[in-house]
Amino acid sequence: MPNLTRLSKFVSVILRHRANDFDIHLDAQGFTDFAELKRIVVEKSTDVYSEEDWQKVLNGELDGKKRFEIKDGRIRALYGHSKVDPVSYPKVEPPEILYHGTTPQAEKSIRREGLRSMKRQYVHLSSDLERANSVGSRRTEHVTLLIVRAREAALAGVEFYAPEPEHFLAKSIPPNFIDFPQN
Ligand code: HQG
Repeated sequence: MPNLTRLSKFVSVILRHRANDFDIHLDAQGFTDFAELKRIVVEKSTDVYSEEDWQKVLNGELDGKKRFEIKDGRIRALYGHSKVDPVSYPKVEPPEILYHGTTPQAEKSIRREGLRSMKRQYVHLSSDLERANSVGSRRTEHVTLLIVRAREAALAGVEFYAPEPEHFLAKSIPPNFIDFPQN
């Protein structure tokens, strides 16, 4: 059985962080030729992936998270890019509230300086509490759930983007738009 998680991670690494190392050129929106990307993955992989395997990975069927977008024979990572090649998205109107799951340690500095994109290009937010919780639980057993008053932030000029319907991005969120747990 080919390891589809490995395929998904490999494609993520190339498209999010290391395109140059694989001689892949990303355009301003982060897209590259899909056939070319596939050729490189096949060349570097020990597993053999069927067309169906690729579709599963591209559609996010492994864990319900859609990470890639295909358009006119070109592919890009939907989100998660490091600083190398900036990706831009159309601005959207956010819902009233968005959520972010983090660690108790990070909470202290987020109270001071707000949410920052850290190693990525954007802060990641979720419209769904469950998903924010699972993002936080990648790092801690005791997830701190933050509530972002997104509509209010948008009115004050913070721009929001949505690479997929329940997943929102912003360059940063100042602390005055964040509700922290009472403790
Ligand atoms: C924290 C995965 C200190 C922030 C996930 C987070 C998501 C601060 C960490 C997606 C801070 C950054 C994104 C501040 C933010 N001081 N810590 N001022 N501001 N932080 O991984 O949101 O599987 O870049 O709370 O599922 O955890 O890769 O962001 O803990 O969807 O497709 O700094 O990545 O998707 O961590 O996760 P990350 P994230 P994939």
